Amino acid sequence: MTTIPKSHPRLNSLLIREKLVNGFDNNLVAKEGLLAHGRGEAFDYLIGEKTSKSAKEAIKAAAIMLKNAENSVISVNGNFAALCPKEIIQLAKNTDSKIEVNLFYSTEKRKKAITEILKKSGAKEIFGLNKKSSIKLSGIDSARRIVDKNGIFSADVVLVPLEDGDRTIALKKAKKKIITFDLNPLSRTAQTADITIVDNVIRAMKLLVKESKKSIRGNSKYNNKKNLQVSILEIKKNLERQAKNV
Ligand code: PTJ
Repeated sequence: MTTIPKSHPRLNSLLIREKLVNGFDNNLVAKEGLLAHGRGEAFDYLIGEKTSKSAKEAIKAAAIMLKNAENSVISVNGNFAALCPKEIIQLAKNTDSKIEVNLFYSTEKRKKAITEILKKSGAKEIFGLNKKSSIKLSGIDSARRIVDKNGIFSADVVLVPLEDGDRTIALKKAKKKIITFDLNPLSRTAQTADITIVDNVIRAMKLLVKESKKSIRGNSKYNNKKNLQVSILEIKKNLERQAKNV
């Protein structure tokens, strides 16, 4: 492990990167997960490495959607498990959601490591591990098509962080409501989901856990298309501010 000087101007970002690298060394994160994180870092830089107003709006709407769901599921991949295992369990408790491990680059070794860290963080029941209850979602080629009959397959709301576009589209076709975290507001997932939280999952999950502790009922007037437009304008403003300081 490298020592990061505490005075480094981008300390938080380097600490997050270190979590990912540790996750890779401990078999949680796929090689491709490191690349995905690199892309995320670039977008995080553009949004100013802090939670924007539009992301806060999306977080509030996500808490309402999860609290009002009949059968919500939190889908866990390698990056998500490496970055916020404790928050996954807290959010599941606060919103009465199930937890399902569902991987794009699926291997038994990674599934086992992810299951272990979730259990160590307090998970009691984890879906997506029992082959007998697995079923295929149509419209996806990757391993992500294999889902749990009692988990994602029968869910009305699915939280899919750092997701690939194909599965988001397939889940939408299967009439699920989708919440995602994606630092890239232009990705297919960001554009297809019902609620897109354009923020680093490590910051946004903490806020979503806090928000989900409140007792929230009813519909929110949230509009994802409008909120995505705001998040793109926030990036533009941030860049203009930075350009003035060059
Ligand atoms: O663990 P697996 O096998 O299921 O694989 C997971 C990855 C992430 C490798 C897989 O889902 C993948 O390839 O995803 P993509 O298509 O690269 O999409 C990931 C998206 O998440 C990109 O738009 C990134 O900008 C974004 N992203 C990366 N890191 C973060 C992030 N968004 C929020 N918080 C982050 N920390």
